[in-house]
Amino acid sequence: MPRKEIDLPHRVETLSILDENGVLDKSLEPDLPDDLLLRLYRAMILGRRFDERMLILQRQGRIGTFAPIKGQEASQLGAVAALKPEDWMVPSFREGAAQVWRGQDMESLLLLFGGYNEGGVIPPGVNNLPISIPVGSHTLHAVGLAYAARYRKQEQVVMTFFGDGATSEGDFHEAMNFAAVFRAPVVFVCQNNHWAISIPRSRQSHSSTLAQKALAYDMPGIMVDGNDVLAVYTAAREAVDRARAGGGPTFIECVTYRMSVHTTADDPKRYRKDEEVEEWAKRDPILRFQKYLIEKGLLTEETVQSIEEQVQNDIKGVEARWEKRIQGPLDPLKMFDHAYAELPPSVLEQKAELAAELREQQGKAGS
Ligand SMILES: Cc1ncc(C[n+]2csc(CCOP(=O)(O)OP(=O)(O)O)c2C)c(N)n1
Ligand SMILES: [Mg+2]
Repeated sequence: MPRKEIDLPHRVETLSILDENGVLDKSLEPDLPDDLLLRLYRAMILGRRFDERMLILQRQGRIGTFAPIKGQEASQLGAVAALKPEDWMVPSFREGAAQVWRGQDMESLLLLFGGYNEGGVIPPGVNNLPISIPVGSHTLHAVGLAYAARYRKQEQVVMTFFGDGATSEGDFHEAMNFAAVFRAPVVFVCQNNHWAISIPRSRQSHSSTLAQKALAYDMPGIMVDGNDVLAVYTAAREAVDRARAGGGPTFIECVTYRMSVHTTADDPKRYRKDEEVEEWAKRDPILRFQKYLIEKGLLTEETVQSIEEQVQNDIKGVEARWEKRIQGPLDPLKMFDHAYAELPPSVLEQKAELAAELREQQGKAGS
């Protein structure tokens, strides 16, 4: 066998449509209906403002730790916008805006991060898995769901989100391998936000792109400007359509930036420079999309302002409902209700133990 190069079936592409200055590549502009473009814009604003509000609530001690999405609105919303409601979304822990887009209400996020089990309830008919704190492990659940959908001959696609850090986990590689071998209808969306807590992207992988990891598993890989909602949507649409048509999985690397803290328990000033954050602020996903929509005649300065006001009002309403809800009664036993379809005996035992303890406490309080 002579020495020669192997022809790989896929190449790694890059995609950018609306650049950081708001300059559009007309030849690549997706033909999206006006109402979808406006829904996406509103969802990006809502995601950003709700994130800001949650940060204040956390600093006031009214909710616990959470992971802000600031800067990553386009990379998550552009991706989920390509899904149908019956498809599945399998998030990590930084996809608040995508969860809301997919039908979870903001009140449930406040409940969850406030430590109430009621916040873990995913409304019936909403095909989202709960958030996953272990880095990368949920990519396996996503592939399992997709494999099951294919086995049952259902036309569902599964989209899973994870970070640059997760690509160093064994689980991620097992998920990619299984998905490719069994042509599971999965879209792997890596939000490369350049940091995994204090570990920079350069220390995470020696590969020049994360997208090229797709090649080893023989699936298409694409590196998109994750702050360009049009590019993210286009890549996600192609991947979702391919998966639905039986063409197997795709890996999408969304190149973006975590503008805020890793979680509210983190201080990024200890490991990254303000100048880096300032550079990325110029590539803000919202500013360029707003400029595009104004140039397209879909937004004016007045409608930009009225969307801001509507969003602030929505958030105030959610917060008021949440405040009322946490006055109670709330039930700690709810923690057993939403993890299993049927509780295993060991968990049933724990549930009974907690129920007995709560009865005892109530008895004491009543006496
Ligand atoms: C298996 C596992 N290891 C370590 C952690 C602690 N941890 C939480 S988030 C995180 C970094 C994740 O980085 P990345 O995948 O890039 O996602 P990002 O937080 O940037 O969205 C780490 C190490 C964890 N939750 N799970
Ligand atoms: Mg990261």
